[in-house]
Amino acid sequence: MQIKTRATRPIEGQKPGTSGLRKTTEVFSRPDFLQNYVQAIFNTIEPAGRTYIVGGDGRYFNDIAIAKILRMAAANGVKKIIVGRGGLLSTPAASHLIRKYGTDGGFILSASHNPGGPKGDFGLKYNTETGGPAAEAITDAIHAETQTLTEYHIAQEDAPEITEEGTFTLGNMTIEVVDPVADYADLMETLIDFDAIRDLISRGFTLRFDAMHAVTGPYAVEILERRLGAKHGSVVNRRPSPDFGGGHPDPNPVWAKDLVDHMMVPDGPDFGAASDGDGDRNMIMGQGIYVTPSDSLAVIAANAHLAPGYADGIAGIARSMPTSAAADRVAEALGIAAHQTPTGWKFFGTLLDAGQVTICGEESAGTGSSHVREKDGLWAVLLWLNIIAARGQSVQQIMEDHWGRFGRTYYSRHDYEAVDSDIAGTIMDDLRAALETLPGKSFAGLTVTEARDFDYTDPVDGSTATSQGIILGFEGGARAVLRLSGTGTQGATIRLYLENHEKPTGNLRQDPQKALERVARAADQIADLEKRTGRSAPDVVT
Ligand code: VG1
Ligand code: CO
Repeated sequence: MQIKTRATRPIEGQKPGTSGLRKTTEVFSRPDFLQNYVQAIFNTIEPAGRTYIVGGDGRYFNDIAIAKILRMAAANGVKKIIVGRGGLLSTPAASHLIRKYGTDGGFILSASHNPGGPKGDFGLKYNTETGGPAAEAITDAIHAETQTLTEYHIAQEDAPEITEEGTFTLGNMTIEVVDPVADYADLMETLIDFDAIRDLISRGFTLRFDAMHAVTGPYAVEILERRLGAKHGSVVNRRPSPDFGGGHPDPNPVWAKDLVDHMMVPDGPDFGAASDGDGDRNMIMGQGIYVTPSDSLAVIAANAHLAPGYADGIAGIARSMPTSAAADRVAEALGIAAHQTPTGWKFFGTLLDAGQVTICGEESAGTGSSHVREKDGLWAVLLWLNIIAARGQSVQQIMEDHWGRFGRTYYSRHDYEAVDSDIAGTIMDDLRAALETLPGKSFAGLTVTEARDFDYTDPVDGSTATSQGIILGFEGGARAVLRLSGTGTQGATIRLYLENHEKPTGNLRQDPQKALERVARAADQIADLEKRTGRSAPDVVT
């Protein structure tokens, strides 16, 4: 094998703190951009003689990027790459393969819920041998490499076609092309009661799963239709397409409106769900009802024991700080620990590895468990189906029972997108500077009881993460959180997270935006969001 060594210049690396590189496709396709980032990873992880998993969500540039990664892996002395057929692997499936085959890590190609295509976004993330996103110490080292790198290595030869399963070679490196779905589907069968779900479906229970033209299509067809017997066509938008059919593969009521429209009619399916570009997020619906991700986490935690994989109970629950406290109330009732971590799945890794928690979740439609080290969209869907089958109740009844027992935590996220980065930075800086002056003051009729920045110390390895979001607590328990997104690629996105708890005896049937109106106004008055962003309303409300 001939190896080319190319001189190169440092690149603009990932935003500090994010677990990979996410940029526009245009930036990723610039000469040597991808190669430089891949070489920076290789320089950090010393890949010679090692084995890695490679796969992505099938978006535009997936195939080109994988061919380059294969050639660079061979040139950097990698022993073996296991890659999904056609270059496809959902993020949770990639995490599973890393763990199942005991590889040294993996490369996941995706910009997750961001749109794809030549005008969309692309991303690349390195996961370690645990199956989870690399911790900050590693991503920081990769970032430092991107700033000093002077050359990269790539095989002269073309990479083999990966459209068929089989074993191939590139120089001294072995490339094994595997079915992207089979191992993952088998794992699900060990955790979830497939017989109970099959029985439920055979008795006429109907479902609609919207794969949003993204990676979960083939997984959902195999699991929901072939293995569980859902009617052909229950999985819609099932073919992964390079630009996700021109859509935005983010499973929330705004971007998955088509699913909402199908579920909100009286004769709609009994159960509806959707997943994102790379298959790690989920949206759960029943006939006439949308379940917020924070509530879904709480219901999953309260009922996980109904599934075979969790029959012995769960060790603890972790949620990201902006996620609602609904899951904490379940943890309290179960007598287990409830952890709050910064936003991003990588913060759950140490707790999962240490066996301190079993179930984790984020308000951004991410739920998962100790079975892999990523959030897992289809897993959440299957666990919900398992719970429905075991309880013999509709989604609506399950939610009403849950709220009747724990109370209802009304929740919503308001996003101000593509805000000028300087303006967004100043809004946050000013707010931080004013934190001490806020307690005791009243806004929109609500008195501030707490105002602080969220700093985190990992209870397992002692690592720290500071300034992870501003928490504003109000009398009566309402809460607002403000933080800047780390995954957007245009300007800055300000996220305002709102919650308000209602006791089991309170009004459990309010419109969520109404129930949160006052806390939303209070937060806006404190941060002066609408005036300073020049928007009369948030761009996306979920
Ligand atoms: C968003 C979500 C966060 C999630 C992250 C990655 O981050 O808020 O909860 O972990 O996306 O999800 P941010 O920094 O934009 O708020 V995925 O499905 O894009 O891997
Ligand atoms: Co995702």
